[in-house]
Amino acid sequence: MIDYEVFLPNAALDTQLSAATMQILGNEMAARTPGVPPPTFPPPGSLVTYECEGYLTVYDNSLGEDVPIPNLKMSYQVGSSIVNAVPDNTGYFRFVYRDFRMFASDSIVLPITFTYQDPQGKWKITESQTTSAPLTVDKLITFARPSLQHFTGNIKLYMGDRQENAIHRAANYFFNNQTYFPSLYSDALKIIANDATVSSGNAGLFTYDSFGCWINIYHHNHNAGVVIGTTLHELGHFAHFKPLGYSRFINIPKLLQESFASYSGWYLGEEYYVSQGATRPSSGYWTIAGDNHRQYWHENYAPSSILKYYSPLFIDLTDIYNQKTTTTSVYPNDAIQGVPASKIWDIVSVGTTWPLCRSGLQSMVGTYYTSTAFNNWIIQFDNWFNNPANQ
Ligand SMILES: [Ca+2]
Repeated sequence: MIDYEVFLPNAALDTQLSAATMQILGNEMAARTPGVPPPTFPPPGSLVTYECEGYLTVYDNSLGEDVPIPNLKMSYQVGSSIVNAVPDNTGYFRFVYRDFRMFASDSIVLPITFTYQDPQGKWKITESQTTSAPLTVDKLITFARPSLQHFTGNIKLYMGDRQENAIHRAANYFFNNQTYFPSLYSDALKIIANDATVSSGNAGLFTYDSFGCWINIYHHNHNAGVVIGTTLHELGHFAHFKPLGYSRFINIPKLLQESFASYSGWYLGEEYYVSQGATRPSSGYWTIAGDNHRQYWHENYAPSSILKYYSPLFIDLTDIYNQKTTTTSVYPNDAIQGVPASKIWDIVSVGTTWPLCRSGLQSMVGTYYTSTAFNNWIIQFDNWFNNPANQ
């Protein structure tokens, strides 16, 4: 018969232990195997350095794989102190902290808080327009304990009740990974993970006024790629709006606004998924990040149709798909491909009217496409702008 050393905190010590730690102590006492002697511990009341590490991932139902969630703030309260960890681009996180010694068991459960805010303050995800605090989610996470002071465990999340994990990945890619469009802002752009259910086709909204801007992403869609493409579409509006400001942005033709946002959702969505290991198709167009490709647009949309603004003007410069597959097709004849995203931004950032934008497109003839390819393609867009019903 071996008597276990049982750690019963005295009254003075008890006041210094967090509820979480007391829970851990309770778990560990219950988890001990009778007959197995405990390892050698520091004396009761000792402060011990603990390390907790693992990978934070989420299942992406468009890719069919687990992918990292970088830059999502993770917190764990130890007594009156809060210990933070921020996963890197591989999802790896590591907490190091001091706490009163605990008994060993094979596993422990730690209460982790996830906070949906960029650690550098570039954006935050909130529950509503009027909420200033970032969205937080609390989860009890079980970690293995291979040694006395070392916890390990991989955390696998799902989309989240408000799709917060897909929104966060898109925002983090936009602000911290892509370098094509301006993103060097630190004014805490508010992205609302809106719980309202809306009809299909309007799952994101970019709103601006003379004081600033914000984004709503609605939660009815449970496809990670669509949420990511939608978020990158709205962030495209943000990239377009921010350097120009309210008074210039509001006068940009809506077709140019929506066509650049569509390009952002399509191109950055593809780039994000390629960065996560997806293989780009060698023909056709990709829909892994939703339907921002806009290959269905044509110049004769009914003037009352909102779809008339969502053209492939910038997508066609890059993609390898010519949607005019027959001579009777109503779609643009897109024999152009391969224009770099940075070049497209150069044109968009100064092309605030159709004549200015068209001039920028014309300037790339001879470099990225022939005049024949350009003239055959641009005519639909000229016709659209020349139609008074569209103005
Ligand atoms: Ca195309």
